[in-house]
Formats: sequence, C-alpha cells, structure tokens
Amino acid sequence: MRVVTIIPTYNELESLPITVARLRASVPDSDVLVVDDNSPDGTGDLADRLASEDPQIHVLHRAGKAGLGAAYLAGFRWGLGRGYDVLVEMDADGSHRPEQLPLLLAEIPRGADLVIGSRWVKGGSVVNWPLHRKLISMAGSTYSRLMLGIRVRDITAGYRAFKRETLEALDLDAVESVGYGFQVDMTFRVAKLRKRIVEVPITFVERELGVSKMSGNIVVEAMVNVTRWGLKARWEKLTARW
Ligand SMILES: Nc1nc2c(ncn2[C@@H]2O[C@H](COP(=O)(O)OP(=O)(O)O)[C@@H](O)[C@H]2O)c(=O)[nH]1
Ligand SMILES: [Mg+2]
Repeated sequence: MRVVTIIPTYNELESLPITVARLRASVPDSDVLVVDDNSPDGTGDLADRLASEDPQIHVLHRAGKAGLGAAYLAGFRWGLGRGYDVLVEMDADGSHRPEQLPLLLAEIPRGADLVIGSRWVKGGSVVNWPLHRKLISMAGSTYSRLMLGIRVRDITAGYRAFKRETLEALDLDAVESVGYGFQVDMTFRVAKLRKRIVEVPITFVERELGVSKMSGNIVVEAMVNVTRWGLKARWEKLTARW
C-alpha cells in the first residue's frame, strides 16, 4: 500500500517542520507532499530544504493563496499521477496528530473507501477549544448531516485517508474549492457514490503555533453551500418521481 500524506501550507513556518518530523517518525512508509501557496513567511523554502534532506518528502509550489480545497485538489492530482494507493489529508499545524495516522490507515485494508478522523464520534475529542467553537462545529455537522441525508458525524473534518479508487471515481474538477465546504462537498460526493465511509475517533489538538486561516466567511459559505446542495438533492428526488 503506497501512501502519500498531503499537507497544505500557508504561513506554517513554525509548525511544518515539527509536524513533518512527527509524521516521518510515526508512519515512515508514507511519502509526504507539502502543497504551499507561496507563503510570504517562507514556508515554501523551508519545505524545499526538508525535501532536499529526505527523498520521501516532496513539495508542490503554487502561485498564491487559493484556499485549502484547491491545494488538496492539486495534491490529489499529483498523487494520483504518481500511482499512490492511499492519499491522506493532514493539516500542518499539529491539530491532526501524526501519531494517530495508523488508526486511519488500518481501516483501508478492512474495506473503507474513505476514512475520516472524527472528533464527534465516541472516543473522539478536541483539546483546547472554547465551548463556542465546539458548538459551532457540532451544529455545522448536525445541520449538514440532516440537510444532505448522510450519516457522517464529523462532516467538516480535515483528517482523512482516501483510497485512490475513491478519488478516481469523483469528478475532481467539479468540486467547489472552499474551506470547510470543501470537506463537506467531498464527503457528499463520496456518499452519493455509495462508497464506504468509516469514522475513527481522533483527538484534535488546537494549534499552538501560528494562526488559523479559517474565518467566519468560510463557515457561512459552507452553510450556504450545504443548504443549496441539500435543497437541490431534494428537488431532484422529487422531480424524478414525476
Ligand atoms: N496551500 C494552502 N494551505 C492553506 C490555505 N488555507 C489554509 N491552509 C492550510 O490548511 C491547514 C488548515 O488550516 P487552519 O488555518 O489550521 O484551519 P483551522 O484548523 O480550521 O483553524 C493548515 O495547514 C493551513 O496552513 C491556503 O489557502 N492554501
Ligand atoms: Mg488548524
């Protein structure tokens, strides 16, 4: 099973080397692809340095900040083109603990098409989040689950492992490349293909270094999109019967 872990970065100079070192230690077989959007703080140069010292580390440089979704889509295309069997999404900031990646990967040979590292299943948790952030995340997941009619508990989660066949079955060009909306969009598309989605509990640790790139805008955008997709799916179901 050839695995590549894709790490999107925008100004992660402090976090990236720590996360990459932890990842290389905990899953030495996984290659690493850093997708940097020309970070002004020089994260791209740092990634090049890491890559020059370790043949399993690769870097994809993009022209400018285009969002996490666009970065992952570029990373998926890179990985699919190089024959990887499993493509992992992981944040650079340490929130997705590399030590828990084996838990996600173990589900692939057991038949999962998409594994989600979940905060909101039994055994999952979040460390260092204020109550209001927990509530927003849980409420967003619940709303999306009801609206889209899918059973996933942590639908905006960004710690994931895709089987290559799952990504190949999707029309990646059609995915809307926004923040949390990107993760919801991907989940909805995989669910519609009736692929097997497995959630494993993780401990999500809020970043200690650097700053978050998420904004209220991204949350609102995700909710608007979820509403749109949900209504569209209902409408299509209804009109199919006429
Ligand atoms: N390449 C790229 N990476 C991004 C972009 N926006 C966020 N990221 C990365 O995506 C990951 C998650 O972002 P983060 O700011 O931690 O979001 P949060 O965990 O929801 O607060 C981090 O590794 C970021 O550096 C972007 O526009 N381009
Ligand atoms: Mg983060």
